[in-house]
Amino acid sequence: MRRFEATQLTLRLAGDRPIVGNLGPTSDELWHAGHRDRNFYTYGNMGLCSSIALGMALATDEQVISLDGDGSLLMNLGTLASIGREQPKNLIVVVWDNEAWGQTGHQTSHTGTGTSLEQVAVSCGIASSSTVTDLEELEGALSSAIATDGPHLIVAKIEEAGYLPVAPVEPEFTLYRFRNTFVDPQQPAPPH
Ligand SMILES: Cc1ncc(C[n+]2csc(CCOP(=O)(O)OP(=O)(O)O)c2C)c(N)n1
Ligand SMILES: [Mg+2]
Repeated sequence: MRRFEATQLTLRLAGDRPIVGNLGPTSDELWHAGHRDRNFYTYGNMGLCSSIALGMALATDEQVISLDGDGSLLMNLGTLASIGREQPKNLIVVVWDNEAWGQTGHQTSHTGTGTSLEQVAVSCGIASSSTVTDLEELEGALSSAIATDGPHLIVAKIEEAGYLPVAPVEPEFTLYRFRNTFVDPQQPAPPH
């Protein structure tokens, strides 16, 4: 399955739910698939996508979707332990697993040599963990995750077919736009 098609599918199923994108092509493809105020594009901060999504999930009742990467999650496995400990019902982590640190030269990651992020997640207490290999399976796993209490983790095995142009996003604007979608119009605007 191609990550871009998988991202388009995720956006279609996500409705208005906030989506946090891993750095690099994951966030670029999220922008190209459908830029919206509730896309939180991360930039440079490898390993923190699902940690940021966990923080958001704990701060709101809304369902939050994290689009992480295998290499980034491997660099911060502690986030899986924290998700397992906190048990946020409203967090869905999708890992785009190309078995590589793709954007820095496609070096093979641990998932290409035997590490199962699904099993790591289960042993951290994320009981609803699965691995999918095509769009149909992803649609089933994501629809079910959206319809039930989490936390959920879906490892989606993906292929890449070149990179789309880098998305024209600025971290400060991303934060401003994203945060404003949570502002209650009846309340005074928060200080910047
Ligand atoms: C702390 C830190 N170390 C290294 C990097 C360089 N770096 C940026 S992205 C990346 C690989 C990310 O791999 P993955 O999450 O699997 O995403 P993919 O590139 O495969 O889409 C690396 C090593 C970084 N940005 N920050
Ligand atoms: Mg990768």
